[in-house]
Amino acid sequence: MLNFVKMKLDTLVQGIIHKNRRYLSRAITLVESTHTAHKQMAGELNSTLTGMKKLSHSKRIGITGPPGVGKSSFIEAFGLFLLKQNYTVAVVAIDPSSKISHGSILGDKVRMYNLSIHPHAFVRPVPSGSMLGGVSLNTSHILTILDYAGFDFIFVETVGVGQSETMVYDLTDMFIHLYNPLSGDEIQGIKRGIMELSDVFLITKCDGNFIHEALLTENKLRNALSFLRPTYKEWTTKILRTSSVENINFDTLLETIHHFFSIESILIQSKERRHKLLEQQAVDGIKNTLMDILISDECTRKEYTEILTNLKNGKISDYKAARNLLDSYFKHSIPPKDMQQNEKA
Ligand SMILES: Nc1nc2c(ncn2[C@@H]2O[C@H](COP(=O)(O)OP(=O)(O)O)[C@@H](O)[C@H]2O)c(=O)[nH]1
Ligand SMILES: [Mg+2]
Repeated sequence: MLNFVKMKLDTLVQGIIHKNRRYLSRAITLVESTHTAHKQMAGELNSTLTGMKKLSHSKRIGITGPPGVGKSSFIEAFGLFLLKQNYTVAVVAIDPSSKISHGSILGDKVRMYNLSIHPHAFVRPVPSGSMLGGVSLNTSHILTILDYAGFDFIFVETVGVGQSETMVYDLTDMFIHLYNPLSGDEIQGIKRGIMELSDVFLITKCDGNFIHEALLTENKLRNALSFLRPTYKEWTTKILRTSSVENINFDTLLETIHHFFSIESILIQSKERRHKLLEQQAVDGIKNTLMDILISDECTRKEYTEILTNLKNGKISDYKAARNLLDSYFKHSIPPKDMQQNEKA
């Protein structure tokens, strides 16, 4: 077991605000831990950080697009480009292939190797796991840590499929959609929702053999976008051709990003989106904890199975099921120790 509990919260907070990679890693591992003591400390860390006055504002940018389009390659190349201009860069890569083993992350960091070893960068794979809700809460706390560490840019790489896109959209300020140069014919097929959420489209791999196709794809994409409703009235979706091998259009992209982040009303909307998600997470957190408390009692847990069966078979209503569960809990259990103490206090 990781020996975090002995570590002082202050030490951890100081490590975070000095962008110390060892402490950043520890803090994130703490957030991802399912151990009760770690969860409690992660909660304390989150409230300590959010209670502090923040001096900088990190630009949170979501990077989406299908697997293989070049998301990791782009983040590495653009990240190195930013580092050369004295910016600091953090990356959270939601990675279906990474696993947690004995508290350490086994991810394919190798693809962002040059970025991950740079002293002013921090790269962290987050296992996507099976519980999307858990990932979303963890990712949100990880981003808070990186915000308080004061990185200039925080990139979040999505897995490119499924619900994780909207979660990343809600947690970031700007959403960049990477597009394959050869997928001009598939434009009609891509999900309208995700297209509408994108603030910038980058056509990737515009080098070597793909230059001509990339141009055709760009025209088709531009045409498709003209039929879509823009996310913000203050922003027209931009399309840029790029290459992570030749750093094509990186200057223009950086200008575009700065322009986007200079529009105050857009940032207000992205904050509102984030707050809504955090509120939903808080509600879910309370619901889950309540359920955990109820079924922590063995007798109630047994009755719970029966209640579920009855509910599934339509014999009882949701309301009746909840009522029975509560009755069973109060009949069988005594309040958990920490609750009794709080009541006395
Ligand atoms: N020619 C070329 N190949 C690229 C470029 N970006 C990525 N690739 C290649 O595309 C493949 C998938 O890239 P990766 O970054 O792992 O995609 P991801 O799954 O979206 O993260 C790799 O083999 C990369 O080398 C690019 O700008 N130009
Ligand atoms: Mg990748």
